[in-house]
Amino acid sequence: MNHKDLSEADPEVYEALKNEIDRQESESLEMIASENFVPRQILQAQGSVLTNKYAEGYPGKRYYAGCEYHDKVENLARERACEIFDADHANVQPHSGSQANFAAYFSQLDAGDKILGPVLSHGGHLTHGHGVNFSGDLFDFATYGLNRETERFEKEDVMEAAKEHNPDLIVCGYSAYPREIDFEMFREVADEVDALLMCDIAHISGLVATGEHPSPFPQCDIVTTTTHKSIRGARGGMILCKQEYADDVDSAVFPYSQGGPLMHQIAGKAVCFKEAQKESFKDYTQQIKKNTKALAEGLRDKGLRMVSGGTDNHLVLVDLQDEDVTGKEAEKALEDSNIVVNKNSVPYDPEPPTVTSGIRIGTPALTTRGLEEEELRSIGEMIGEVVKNPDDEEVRSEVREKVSGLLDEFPLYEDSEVDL
Ligand code: DSN
Repeated sequence: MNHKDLSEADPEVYEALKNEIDRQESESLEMIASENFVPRQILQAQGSVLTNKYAEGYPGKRYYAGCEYHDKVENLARERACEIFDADHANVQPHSGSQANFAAYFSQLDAGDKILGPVLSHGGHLTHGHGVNFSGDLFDFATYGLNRETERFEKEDVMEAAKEHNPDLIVCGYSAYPREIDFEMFREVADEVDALLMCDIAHISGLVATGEHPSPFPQCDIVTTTTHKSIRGARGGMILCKQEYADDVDSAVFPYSQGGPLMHQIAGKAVCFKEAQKESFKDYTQQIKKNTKALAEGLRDKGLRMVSGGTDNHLVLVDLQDEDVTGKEAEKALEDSNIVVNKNSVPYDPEPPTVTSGIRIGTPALTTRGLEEEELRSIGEMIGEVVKNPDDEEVRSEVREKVSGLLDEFPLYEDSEVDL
C-alpha cells in the first residue's frame, strides 16, 4: 500500500486541518453550548483501523465474518453506557442525534402517529416535530410550550396540551432550556393520556452521567442522546431504553434506518464512557454548573436578562428584546470580539429564526480548557459590554485583548501536540 504522511499525500487537507487546530487552540472562546473538545485518546480511537470494517448487525450476530474485535469494542460501549445511565439496554450505533431520534420514534410508532413535543423556539430541536424535518413530515406532531410567566415547562401547560391532543408519545429534552427537566411531572402527564415518554438528553448527557442532572430513568421509556456535547466524546448518537423496548430499538436502527455502523466512532464512544465514569469527569460536570452560574452573574451585572432568570445547567439563554440589538447582530459583534456563541430564538420571539432576539451561551468547552468561575464571570461582563455597545470597535478591541490573554493562559491540547 502506498502509505504517506497526510502532509505529503494531501497538503491541502493537511493545511486545513492544521489551521483548524490553530483556530480551536488560539483564536476564540468557544461558547456554543453543544460543542466541546475531546481528549487525545478519543481522537486516537476515532482515527483507528476500525474504519476499515463492515459490521452490520450487533455483537455476536453480525452479517460479516471477522468482527471479533468490533464485538469487543461495541460491547464495552454498550455496557459502560448502561452502567452510567442506569439503562437496561443501549444501542450505540446511531450516527447522530437525529438518526437516534428517527430510530427511537419508529421503534414504537408508525408514520402518521401522534407525538407531543416542545415548540422549537421554546428550546426544542428540529427533530422534535418541525415541519422542515422528517419528524414534522412523517408524524402528526402537536406542541406544548413554556409558561409565559415562569418561562419553565409547567405541569398545567403540558397536561392541557396532552389532554387536547391525546398523543401516542411525548418528547421532553431540549437544545436551549437552561433549567432542570422534571421527569416525574412528564411521567404523570404521559400516564394520564396513556402515552410513551421519550427524552432527548443530547445537551445534558454529561450532567446526567454524573448525577449533576436527575436521571431520565425510570420515568422515561426511551432516551436518546448525542455523544459529543457535555459528555465530551466522539461525535455520534445513542439510544438507551428499558428492556421491553430493546429489540424494537435495535431493529429500528439496523436494518430499518442505518447500514454498517461507524465502528471507529463507536470506539470513540466507548472511550468517552470510560472517561465519564472517572471522578475527574464528575469534577468537570460540577465545574460546568459553577461556571455557568458565574457567567450568569457577569451577564446580570451588566444588566442583561436571561430567560427564566438564570440557569441550572450548562447554558444560559439571553433575551435581547430590551437591548438595541438582535440575536444575529449580537452573534456577529461577539464573533468580531473572538467570542463564539449562537443566535437563538427566545420564547414568543417576534423575530424569525434567521434573526432572533436571543443568544445561547454554554460553558462545557471552556470548562474543558480549565477556565473557572472568576474567568466566566469576567467573560459574562465582556459579553455584556459588547452586546450593549455592538458597534463600538474600541470595546471589541479591548475584549479581543482579554480573550487572547485567556487563550494563552488556558491552552487546549497542553500535554501532547495533536498530530495529524
Ligand atoms: N446543533 C445542536 C445544538 O447546537 O444544539 C443540536 O443538534
